[in-house]
Amino acid sequence: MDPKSRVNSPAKLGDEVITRGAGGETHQTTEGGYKTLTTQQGMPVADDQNTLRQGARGPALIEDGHFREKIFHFDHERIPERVVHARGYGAHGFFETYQPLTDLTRADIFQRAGEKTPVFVRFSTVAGNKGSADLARDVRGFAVKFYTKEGNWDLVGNNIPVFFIQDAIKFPDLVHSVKQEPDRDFPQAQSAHDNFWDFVSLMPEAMHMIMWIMSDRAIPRSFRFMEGFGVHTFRLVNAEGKSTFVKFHWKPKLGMQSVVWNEAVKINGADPDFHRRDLWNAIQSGDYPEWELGLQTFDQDFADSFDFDVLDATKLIPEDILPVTPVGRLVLDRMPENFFAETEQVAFMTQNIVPGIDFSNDPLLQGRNFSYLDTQLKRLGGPNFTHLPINAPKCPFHNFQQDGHMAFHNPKGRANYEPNSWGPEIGGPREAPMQGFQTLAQEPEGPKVRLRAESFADHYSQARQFYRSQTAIEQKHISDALVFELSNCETPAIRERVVSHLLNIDGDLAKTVAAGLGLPNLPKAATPAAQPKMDLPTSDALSILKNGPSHFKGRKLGILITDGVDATLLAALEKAVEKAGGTFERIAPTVGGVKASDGTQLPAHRKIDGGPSVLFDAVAILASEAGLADLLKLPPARDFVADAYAHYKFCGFTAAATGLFDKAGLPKELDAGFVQLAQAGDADRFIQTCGALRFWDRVDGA
Ligand code: HDE
Repeated sequence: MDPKSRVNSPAKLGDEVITRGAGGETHQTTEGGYKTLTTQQGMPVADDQNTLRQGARGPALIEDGHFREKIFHFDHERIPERVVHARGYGAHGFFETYQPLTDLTRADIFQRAGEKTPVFVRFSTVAGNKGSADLARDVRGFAVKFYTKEGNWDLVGNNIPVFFIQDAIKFPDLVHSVKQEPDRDFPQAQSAHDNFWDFVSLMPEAMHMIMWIMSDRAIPRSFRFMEGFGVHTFRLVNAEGKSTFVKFHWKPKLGMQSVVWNEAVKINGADPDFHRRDLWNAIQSGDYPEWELGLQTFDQDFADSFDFDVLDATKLIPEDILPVTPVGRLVLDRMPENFFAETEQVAFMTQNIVPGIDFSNDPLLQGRNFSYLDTQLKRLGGPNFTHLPINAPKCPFHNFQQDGHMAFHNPKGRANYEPNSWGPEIGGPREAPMQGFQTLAQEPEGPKVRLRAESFADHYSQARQFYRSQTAIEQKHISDALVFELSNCETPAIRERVVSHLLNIDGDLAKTVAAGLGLPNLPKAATPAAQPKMDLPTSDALSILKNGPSHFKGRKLGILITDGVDATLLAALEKAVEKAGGTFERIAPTVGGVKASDGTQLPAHRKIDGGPSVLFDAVAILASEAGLADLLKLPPARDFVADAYAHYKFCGFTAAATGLFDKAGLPKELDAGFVQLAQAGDADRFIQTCGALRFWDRVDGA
């Protein structure tokens, strides 16, 4: 070999030589224990460091097939990102049926108690591009693909039970308005701009969803702590052909939890991957997140007597009127092995239903059924995306569809049409009238029209019900969010138009927002399309805080330590967190860690600059007298406690830590959210206190 070609030799780590295989994996070779690097054609590669050139300093040669193949493949690595829900994160798991639901549905997945069905779930934000930050104020997608024994059933839902619009024809307008403005291509992953508020203020049907999206639902602490909803009314159909309406709900076993807005803004800077890292860590450590699937089922009589049209996706059915019955659990227990192959290429489609499940005439759902196939063709490049392992059913499938780009499943033999007379061995599959999917027979309702039903016209009553069902703290978050978002709108008329709708929702809310915006006068209330029903009873299920958990399970404690940290106390605290089912990270002035009181060197998970308190649910500051001086010198240490205080977090602390509190400007009189950790015995009590997740009493004083 020409010695010059080895000038840039393969990376050496100690004595190891790392080579990469055609699939990207490291391979063994006969010499050195690694596989031989090859081209896609299998040709062994001798030099992957230098292109073939005419002379060491000369031009590259076109005969360099290896280089050409490598760079060509790289140039084609990207596929179009999803037009909405571009940023997502998925995991595998299973769904376990509690009891047979044969009365309600013939869907195979609901026929046997204890049946486990494999699933793939993808969570997402909606507006931001693929590389946007996780804590955008946004709806979260909650899409579940059930690989049932009678085909794939996709329940493509969100973490909010209602939607902005009633008719799918407005979807492109809605999405255009919220995405980056087309002339400037910003703002990214934000609704806080003129185009969005201009559009929604001209679409009063969005007002209920606006209340949800301005609430803390839009800034979840983690995917693990949020609900999911099928949103639309669907149908279950039993073996006798009897249909029952249904709404699908996912309830997180760990309870609901959100961050506060100021925290969200800072998390986006400190860890834009906060949600995906959280899911990754939980699953990799064996702490598998779980949700219960719940059903609200009802018949036509209920639908006829309900205050709103059950086909209107801007409305929900309160749980107080129609309770949610748990029917199974979803457990996520495995991360994809390859993000692109699985999470990026997974193709959810609302039209993927199975025998025993059917659609309602919800115009939004009907429109979605048109959209998802197109989008997959665009993204995945051909009709054979269903052959990709993540999209293929796990039950047998047979049909006469053939050929096309990248066909993996190619029918064998002579018959590629039916009917044929070749007999079952070579003649291929046949329909199964009894077992196969039967659309529920429904009479058409009337003439062909472009008309919105009158029963869809009340846009304010449920918005008001949602707002009034919140605790005072949550209501304040909604008004703060509205003020923040509208303050980012440059056009005063848009701000006023939104307030004119708020006046139809809640007068106090409208006044608070108007004051927050500095509006000189309250505008006139918007003219409603129909007289709102207005005072619906409040519903506790709509509030996060009224349903908060009282445990620290699944949560994370940030422990700020210094040299001289009390080793016994630290060990007790870490044990208490683990006993409660939580996790912890040690944060220190350097990632190398600190020397503890007993002389041991304790490594840190994060250096203080990279471990702000916004990344944790609660914090403990275990400064020693000797180590305090180190912390006082560090502005991020001051931010650590100031933010924890401002975000209503519980803080455990040692006596020495109060020196840092003074420097960070915390009040002299510490409130009950601060728990002194004088000895190891205090650790359990502190972690129990942290189960309340936030010390909301601090709100007024903060
Ligand atoms: Fe979607 N939506 N959507 N959507 N949607 C897409 O399909 C669409 C709607 C939802 O993780 C797209 O594969 C229309 C409601 C989720 O891969 C696209 C309308 C709900 C995901 C599309 C809606 C959703 C999508 C873009 C109005 C909650 C991500 C990429 C009628 C019930 C799935 C893609 C994943 C994705 C169309 C409204 C949920 C363009 C036309 C309502 C969770 O097909």
